[in-house]
Amino acid sequence: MKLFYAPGACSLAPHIVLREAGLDDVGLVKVAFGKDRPTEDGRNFYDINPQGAVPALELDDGEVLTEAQVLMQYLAALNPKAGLAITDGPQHWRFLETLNFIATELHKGTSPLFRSNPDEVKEAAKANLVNRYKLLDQKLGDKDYLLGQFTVADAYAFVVLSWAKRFEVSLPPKLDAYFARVRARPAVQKALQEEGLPTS
Ligand SMILES: N[C@@H](CCC(=O)N[C@@H](CS)C(=O)NCC(=O)O)C(=O)O
Repeated sequence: MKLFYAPGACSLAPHIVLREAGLDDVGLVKVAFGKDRPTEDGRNFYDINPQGAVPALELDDGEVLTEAQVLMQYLAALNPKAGLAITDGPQHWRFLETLNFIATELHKGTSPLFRSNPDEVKEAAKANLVNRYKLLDQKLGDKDYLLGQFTVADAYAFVVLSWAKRFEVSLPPKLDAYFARVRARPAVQKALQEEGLPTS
């Protein structure tokens, strides 16, 4: 199995999940982002994911899974003992709700900041994110992790929070402490190092 990634992109979240779940035999393949998208293993990434977006998970039978929140749940299911997904009970729905919130409000809400948009578009995106991060802060409450225990939702939230910091989106103080808590996890430190990213 291979995970296609770009350093610091949303693919960092499934990369963290690999390390949290001890799935160390999954290969990591870097994708170079430009007009063309060559992969480190000498392929054209568009042949793997026609959308050209990371993450993509190539399974051993050649099937390719995309969509970060889905492939993270796939990886979590490979090692259920690691407890990285909540698969039943009322919290299952809260878990799915949280993942979808991160994907659609935070992940996609940050996209305009990565593109060469007019300043007013970027400012509107930031104002929206300030509100959405307040909502994430409320979801966290006084817990250490979004669902109580560490799950793939925290890996995903960590990555979008790293972008909020990069683009200087103002964050509630508890989210700063939460970000530092997730970053300190050995699996997160390992994934950051493997992508050549700062660990502190
Ligand atoms: N819907 C996809 C979106 C993934 C996505 O936005 N990936 C970004 C990096 S964070 C990307 O590869 N962007 C390059 C592009 O779309 O050309 C998912 O949820 O996984």
